[in-house]
Amino acid sequence: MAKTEQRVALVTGAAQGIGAAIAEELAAEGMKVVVADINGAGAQTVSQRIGGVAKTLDVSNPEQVATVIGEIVDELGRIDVLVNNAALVPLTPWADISFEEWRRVMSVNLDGIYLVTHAVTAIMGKAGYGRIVNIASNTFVAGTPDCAHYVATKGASIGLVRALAGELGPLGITINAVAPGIIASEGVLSGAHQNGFDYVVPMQAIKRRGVPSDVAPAVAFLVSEKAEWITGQTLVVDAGHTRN
Ligand code: NAD
Ligand code: 4PL
Repeated sequence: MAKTEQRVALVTGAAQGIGAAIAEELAAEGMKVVVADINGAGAQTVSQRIGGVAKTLDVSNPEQVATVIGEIVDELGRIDVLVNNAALVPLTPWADISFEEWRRVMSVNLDGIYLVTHAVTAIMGKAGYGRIVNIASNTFVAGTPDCAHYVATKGASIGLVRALAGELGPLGITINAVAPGIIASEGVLSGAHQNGFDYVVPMQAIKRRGVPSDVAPAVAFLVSEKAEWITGQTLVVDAGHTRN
């Protein structure tokens, strides 16, 4: 990578919550950040605040992914960093998970990673450089109940990191996962997930509610030049709730 040029980062699901905090952190480090979200108006608001570029993108839609990645390359010429953050964060007991809901969670949380990563690694591979982070979850460590489909996709995203590290390393690309614990994002605060704080905060080593800006610095490190020797790994960022 030519170090004089501005690095370009694509963050999916960046209209709010953890994705927005990551977008803001990477912009503060001098990157041009593409704020991509199915909520195009929300993406616009965040991108205006951080001097980025907004894209309306449903990561589970193959045509949209192809179009938007093509636009980014046309407009910005490169993609150095990809953060796979977009996900549905459901709270549904196993008995109530319909096959339709199961498929939708697989489609956004897992197919979405395939579609965006497959398109972006083709570009990074030609450039001989790339940094990818999947936002997983410590639910894969804790086995958190009432979101089995979600936990399964987060485990899959960690499996993908382990498998792809070996294939992408020779192309100059690192890929890692960041696994947050419960975080007070707009999504979590808008539903029954918020009740989880009462149970989880006492188990944390640091006893306060996590916020999106608690997660962003770990992502910024893993996509930095300094993390060249780290790939295929999962970094748990959960105030010590789980320890592995
Ligand atoms: P959130 O619900 O607040 O925000 C998610 C964003 O993703 C929204 O802006 C939404 O519009 C977008 N999105 C949803 N479907 C999309 C699609 N098909 N295409 C593109 N964008 C889409 O969520 P959050 O809590 O900030 O979570 C962000 C990431 O962090 C997710 O991967 C989640 O699994 C992970 N995570 C969250 C927590 C937590 O407690 N909040 C904990 C661990 C991991
Ligand atoms: C511990 O990833 O890791 C609730 C909601 N509680 O999405 C998560 C914990 C949630 C989590 C998560």
